[in-house]
Amino acid sequence: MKRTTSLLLLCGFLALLTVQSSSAGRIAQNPTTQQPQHTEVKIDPQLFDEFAGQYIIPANPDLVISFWREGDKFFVQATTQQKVEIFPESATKFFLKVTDVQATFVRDAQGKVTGAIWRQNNQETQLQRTSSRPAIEVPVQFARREEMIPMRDGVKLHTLIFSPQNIAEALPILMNRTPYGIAQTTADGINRRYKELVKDGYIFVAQDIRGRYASEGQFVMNRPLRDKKDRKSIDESTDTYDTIDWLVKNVAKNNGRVGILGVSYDGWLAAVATIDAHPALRASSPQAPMTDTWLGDDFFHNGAFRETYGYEYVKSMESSKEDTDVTLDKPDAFDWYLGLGSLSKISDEFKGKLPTWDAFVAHPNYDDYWKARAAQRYLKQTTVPTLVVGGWWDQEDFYGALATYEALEKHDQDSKNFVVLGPWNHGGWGGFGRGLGAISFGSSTGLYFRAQIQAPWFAYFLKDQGKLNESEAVTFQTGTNKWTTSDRWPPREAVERDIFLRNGKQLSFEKPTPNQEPEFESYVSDPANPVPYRKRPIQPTYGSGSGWYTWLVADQRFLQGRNDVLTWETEFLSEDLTITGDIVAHLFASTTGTDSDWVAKLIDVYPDEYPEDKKMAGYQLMVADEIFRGRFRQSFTKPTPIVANQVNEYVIDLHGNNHCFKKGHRVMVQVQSTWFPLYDRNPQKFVENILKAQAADYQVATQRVYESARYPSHLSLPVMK
Ligand code: PG9
Repeated sequence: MKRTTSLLLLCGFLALLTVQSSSAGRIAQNPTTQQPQHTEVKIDPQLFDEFAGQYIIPANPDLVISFWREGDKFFVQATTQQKVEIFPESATKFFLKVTDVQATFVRDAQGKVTGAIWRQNNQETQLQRTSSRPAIEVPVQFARREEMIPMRDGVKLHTLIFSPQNIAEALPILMNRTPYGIAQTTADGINRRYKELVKDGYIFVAQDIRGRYASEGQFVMNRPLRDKKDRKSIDESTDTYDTIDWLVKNVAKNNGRVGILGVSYDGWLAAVATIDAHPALRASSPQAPMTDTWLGDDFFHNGAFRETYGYEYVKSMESSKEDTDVTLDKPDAFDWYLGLGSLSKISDEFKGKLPTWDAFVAHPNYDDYWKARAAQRYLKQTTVPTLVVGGWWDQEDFYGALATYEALEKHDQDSKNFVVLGPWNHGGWGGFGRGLGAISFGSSTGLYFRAQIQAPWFAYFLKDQGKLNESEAVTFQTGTNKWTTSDRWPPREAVERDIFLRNGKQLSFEKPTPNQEPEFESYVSDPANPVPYRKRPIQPTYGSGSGWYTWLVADQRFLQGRNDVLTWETEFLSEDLTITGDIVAHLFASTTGTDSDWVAKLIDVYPDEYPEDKKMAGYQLMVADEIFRGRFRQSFTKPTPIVANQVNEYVIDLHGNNHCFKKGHRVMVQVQSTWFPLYDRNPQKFVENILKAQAADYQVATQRVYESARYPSHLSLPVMK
């Protein structure tokens, strides 16, 4: 996964002092250029012992920060992090030399040390002392070996192999293949990122895929499967096969079994590895696997182009062999993208330079180009046990997780297909997962997944260790905040119930009756003033402090007052309403234009008084959402204009969730026609190719969403009894 690189890497204590921070971490490993403004003083090292012990941030009790003395040196270490020396500048104040951080120890009236104030980036965080005994983590020592492994066509792939030192028994190999560069992979990083797996004992392997970073060959984005008739052909599956073949023959003390895991692009690579798999490949975990980038993952959703992602990701990946930083020269990406006028400007700039952008322009429809890259179409029966992982609020590849599981499930005759879905953003299971944005889950869902699900699952298949107690589908139910299990996803128990958009902005399980007035709600959609998908200013996708990682859980109240967002709401619920499974919107709608986008959002509205968590009072939490580009209502392959003012039914799959709308909450549905700049604007006039549209093609349209007996717009909800 791009740059968010497993959140575990960001679980630096310094990052987590600001709980949701995504970029402040890793200071202990990556000194910043900022110079500390502190002067070291000499004090008796014995005094350090007074401060030794474990400290926590009450809001994030999973993160334990330990201070301790070794000889005349004083150290600090946070869970999964390297230890760092910390220096006195007074009898109670200490500082780091690697970056500008200060820790001031605090005493109570009796003089007992009870906590500390951690000051970093002008932000203060209170640490509470929970024990006088530090919890020091001793990392496993690895021997590092670097290889260029030859593939069947002679291309060599850059590979790092980390074998635990002094091992007695043979160990399985766990592999990650990535386009994002492995050079930074260190033994420390492995200890942090794979802590729960490291404990069990594995040989870890990381590989740059073909054409990226130090590997030879040519990179092809989401490389399609090879043509098997051509015996010399290669693809990511053959590269994985050849790598495994080399590893089991050339790495000392391996037990002949290999597992593969990865998130996002790497997750797709883990899925593809299961095709015509090497016999030694015995377990694969595709996590948020990018699966179909036209239907529902990174580049398009139902034909609507993901403008920010498409532009920024492709520019960063295809400008060179290594990642390129993408900056936008306006503080608000909304202004930058709107200022383009149309996408044809970018298409001209990138022409012939960035192959994937050229593909967007050449293939705006779901044609063979995209179908050949859509993994759910080619994943069939596999010999390899597979653990698919996805997050309810994955801002990049949620579709991919569901589609991968579903594709494998169709052929899964001997129960080798597993799925875990939790309350996470893209890769969020690599962090603590105690919350996301403002939402709390009451426990460390990430730790639970890694320690209780992922590690035992790999140990069972790669080490014959333990029993496989796991249900086929393990999912986290938000709202009640508990893990639930079933023998498949979605569970059979859910009953489909329709909730209708009704007159007077009401949402109700009762169907509209005939002759009800008015029959529709209406709004004006203006491409010159599109609805922002998140609160402005919008930072570049992977920019520092970017809201990208949590936008799907952002409070939708930021849209209040917009006339181009329609809202329907239930009364306060008199009992809990739990939906577990797939949610589908059926919108009956018309437009005065000849093309249009339709966005449907299912929202949990918290009560106005919410003493349990005051910041959540009145909060509007999106639990399912999707966009649909109207031109594709009959076929994704052959777009057709919409007949102006004609009512059409748009069926929009909002994908799954396992969520409980609690008693006292309300259910809300919103409909809008722009979601900018995440999605490009629809000109609202049918043009052959929107990526070639000119600024003059964009026009205002009046939209109607029907709520009558004849045209009963509704959402199908999978309701649990
Ligand atoms: N979501 C990223 C991606 C994968 C594949 C194609 C395009 C983007 C990623 O995080 O790897």
